[in-house]
Amino acid sequence: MSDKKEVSQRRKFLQKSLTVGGGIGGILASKNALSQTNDSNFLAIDPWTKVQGSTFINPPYGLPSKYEKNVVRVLPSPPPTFLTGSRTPLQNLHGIITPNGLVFERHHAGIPDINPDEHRLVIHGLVDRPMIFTMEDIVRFPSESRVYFLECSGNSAAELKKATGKTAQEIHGLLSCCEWTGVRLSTILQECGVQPSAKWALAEGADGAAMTRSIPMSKMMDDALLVYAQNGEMLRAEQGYPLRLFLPGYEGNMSIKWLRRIKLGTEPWQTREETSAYTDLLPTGKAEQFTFAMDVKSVITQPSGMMKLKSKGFYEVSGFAWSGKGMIKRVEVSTDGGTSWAQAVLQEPVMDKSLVRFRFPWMWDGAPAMLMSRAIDSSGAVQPSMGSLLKEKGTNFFYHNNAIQPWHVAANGEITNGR
Ligand SMILES: Nc1nc2c(c(=O)[nH]1)N[C@H]1C(S)=C(S)[C@@H](COP(=O)(O)O)O[C@H]1N2
Ligand SMILES: [Mo]
Repeated sequence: MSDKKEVSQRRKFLQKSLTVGGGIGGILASKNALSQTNDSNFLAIDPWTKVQGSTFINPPYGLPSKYEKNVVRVLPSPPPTFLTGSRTPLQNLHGIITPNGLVFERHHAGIPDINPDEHRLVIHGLVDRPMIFTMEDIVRFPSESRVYFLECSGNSAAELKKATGKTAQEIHGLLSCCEWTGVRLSTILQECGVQPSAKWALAEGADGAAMTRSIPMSKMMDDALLVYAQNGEMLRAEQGYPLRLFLPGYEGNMSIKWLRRIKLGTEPWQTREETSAYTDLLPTGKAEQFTFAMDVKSVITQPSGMMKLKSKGFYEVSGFAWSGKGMIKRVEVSTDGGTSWAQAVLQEPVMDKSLVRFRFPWMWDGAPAMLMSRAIDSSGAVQPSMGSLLKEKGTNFFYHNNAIQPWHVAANGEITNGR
């Protein structure tokens, strides 16, 4: 379909859905126009308009409005005995950027306290000049800023067996999107002189877990970043301060935080994290290993689980789409549980390996409904239903659940997990 035709079809759809509520004022049809209200006081000056406002309210590093105090990260439920991470409140986000204080955390042995003056990055193995870099050395290299999503490969895993989560945050909140700033890893590797026989790199964290993963050199020389800043400020401690590896589109666990060492070699190291974990047992009895890139996926965040539609009428259905394997090409939305699909609008900019915001106008008629979104990427991959995913991968896999998330809307407006 040509772009023009698509736009005109979308417009027609929007016009049609907006007129269901009745012409002008269709979006908030149940609301009284100002002229019809009996409140003679509607333009009275409020007390806060009559006094001098405060300058910043402590502390000097600004905080969200006190009325937004419920927009916070949550722990997995039930809470684990040892704190392993927290989840992003996807349903409260706008646009595509996750504010730093809401970025999910996942750590295997807690957050180390690292003084950047004492931190070192060692590069050794198959290089001509093994080197030790301080943070001062690293920030002297040419830098880049890029927007990327980061998803834990175990995101949404509990849902594979049965519906467990209630909200978008609980089910899919091991997901974030930031502007990451750092140095291209290839720049620093070239400084050390990569030997032609180097095919794999080992990245190691300085935390108690000493998280280690093997990464193909092709990725390390392509778009891998040595990151020291996120969303305009230095990394948060929980995101790997003062230095992390960032592998765009790849499983979150491979973006090693608190990065202290990169070793180049000829083969993968078969570390604990790539043998006992981050592998998937398939129906054939074989285990799938090194499944690096995250699959095409989307989720409706507004409205979503535990929200309540107060009255019938217009709603903007909106959410995130992303893929580690290509650009997001299209997102389709169904309001009837997958019987029919219509195309959503993608908010510009649509960036490679970033979250993409989609929007879809919906006129709710007050009857039970099932909201779903399905993303399609430039590799041609289509986000699967849970049924077809389980059929393909069996019931013994754990990582890379990219199934469609259904949200059930009851006649009273209550929204629940439709898994
Ligand atoms: N050193 C180290 N790096 C790590 C981890 C860790 O425990 N230690 N956790 C990994 C996992 S499983 C994920 S999903 C991401 C999470 O990144 P975030 O906490 O910045 O969201 O970091 C990865 N890098
Ligand atoms: Mo993870």
